[in-house]
Amino acid sequence: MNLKLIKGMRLVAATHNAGKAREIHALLDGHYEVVTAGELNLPEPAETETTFVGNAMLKARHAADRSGEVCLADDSGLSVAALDGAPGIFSARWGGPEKDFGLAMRKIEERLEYLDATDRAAFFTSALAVAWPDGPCVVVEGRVDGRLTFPPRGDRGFGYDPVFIPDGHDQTFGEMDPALKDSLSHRAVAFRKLKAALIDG
Ligand code: ITT
Repeated sequence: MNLKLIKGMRLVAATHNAGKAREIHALLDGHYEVVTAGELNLPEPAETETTFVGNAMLKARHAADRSGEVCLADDSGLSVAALDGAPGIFSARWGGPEKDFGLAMRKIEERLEYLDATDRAAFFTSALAVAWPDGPCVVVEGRVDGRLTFPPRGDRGFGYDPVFIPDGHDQTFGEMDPALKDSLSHRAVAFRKLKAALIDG
């Protein structure tokens, strides 16, 4: 079995999150024919694992078993130091059934205020898993450190981007040029590792 991602091949992005799918397209440099799990009408699995790596593998395996194609999944989230790492793997769930991240960002701000916490340190994590149908699964993880700012700033990006400023920058992920986010984000770090492992040249 060839465990390389050959340029030009079709790859299923096992995500139902449009913001993520956009970044996955960009980070694969247009070298693959990317279709999403949503476009293939694949069901969304319950994310029952307790780590980003575990949930990324679960999503990639779930999609590979059902599509019979090579699938790539991302499990990611924001961890806030003063909240003992919350929301972490529950980042999507903090948006509620409506996936309202304005609400989720307010929840973070309110909890920090309630705790009288002044520490604004936070980081994003992305675990990327590639699963082959009837084959193995390869997983890597990337992280970007930064700090939170309130109120939210910028309408580019998705999810918690408007409250997160990566170290060494003044703009939030929600304000900055998407190409700059894609050069330094948690997902970019994970993709660099994935490419080193699975892509020749
Ligand atoms: P899929 O499982 O279908 O991929 P999801 O949104 O449910 O979509 P996750 O379970 O991995 O994905 O949840 C990650 C959440 O963390 C996501 O909904 C965002 O709110 C947040 N998040 C992850 N990466 C982010 C980024 O680059 N910028 C802002 N928020 C991000």
